[in-house]
Amino acid sequence: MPDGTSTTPLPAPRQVREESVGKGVTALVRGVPQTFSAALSAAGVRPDVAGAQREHRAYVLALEQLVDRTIAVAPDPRFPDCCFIEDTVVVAGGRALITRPGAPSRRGEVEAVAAALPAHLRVLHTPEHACIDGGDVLRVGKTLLVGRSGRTDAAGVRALRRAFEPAGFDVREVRVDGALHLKCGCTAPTNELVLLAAGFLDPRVFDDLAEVAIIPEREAYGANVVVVADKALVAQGHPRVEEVLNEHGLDPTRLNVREIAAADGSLTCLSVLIHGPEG
Ligand code: CIR
Repeated sequence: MPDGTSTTPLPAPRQVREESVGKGVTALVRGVPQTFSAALSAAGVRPDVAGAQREHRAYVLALEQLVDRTIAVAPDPRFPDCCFIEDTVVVAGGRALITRPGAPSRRGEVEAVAAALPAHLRVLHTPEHACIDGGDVLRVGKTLLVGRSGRTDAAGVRALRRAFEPAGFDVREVRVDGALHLKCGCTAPTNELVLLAAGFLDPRVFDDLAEVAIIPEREAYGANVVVVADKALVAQGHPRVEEVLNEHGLDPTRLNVREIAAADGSLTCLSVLIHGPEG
């Protein structure tokens, strides 16, 4: 309309997005600091900072298409690993457990994240003697699987239980050997489906929880996906993962995360998703 007060309905694609994708979902993200080349890396690799920043921007742009709201916490150069925000807080059932990361150099990351959380969340804290990283917590419906890894100890598991059992979650411990975190080798794109890298865990762990799609070892890194409603973010170069997602009605978008991976990061670790007031 000439006077700019058009009442023409929004174009179809946007309407579809609003109805089906990410309704009520908030994503927390944190940028890649200039000190990222000093991020922890099991292989001792020094990632390229500018490359990681480009990858992170593309990730945030893609995620913004899937969620209602994004909260960006400013990167802090004192903490080279701070973009891996997943490790600093576990959110479920309207509660947020501020973690105490297993790596001492990462402990200070939590403060700014705690300050940025949406006000409706009930915030709980991990005690000083415990260690837990959010990368070790995998949610499948009302179950939280928690990896006992090099970063999460028995006291950390207890902290998770204390935080989420009262909200009706079943917290189950799983042993993680030979990987940084539980979610390095498995994620749950939906409450009915788990992607599991071959040989990573005994698939029977998920017997009463979800269907398990075994991802061949050569695509193990791709088992870590971020999903909101029917849209998925997947690391590029994992055709079998994309195929499985398609078979389950999920629409994958590929992302290059080469430099992020050089610092042992994967897709889930770059965000925390908060699903509505009870999510
Ligand atoms: C670390 O070693 O803590 C970081 N360089 C990588 C953390 C990746 N986090 C995750 O997968 N949840």
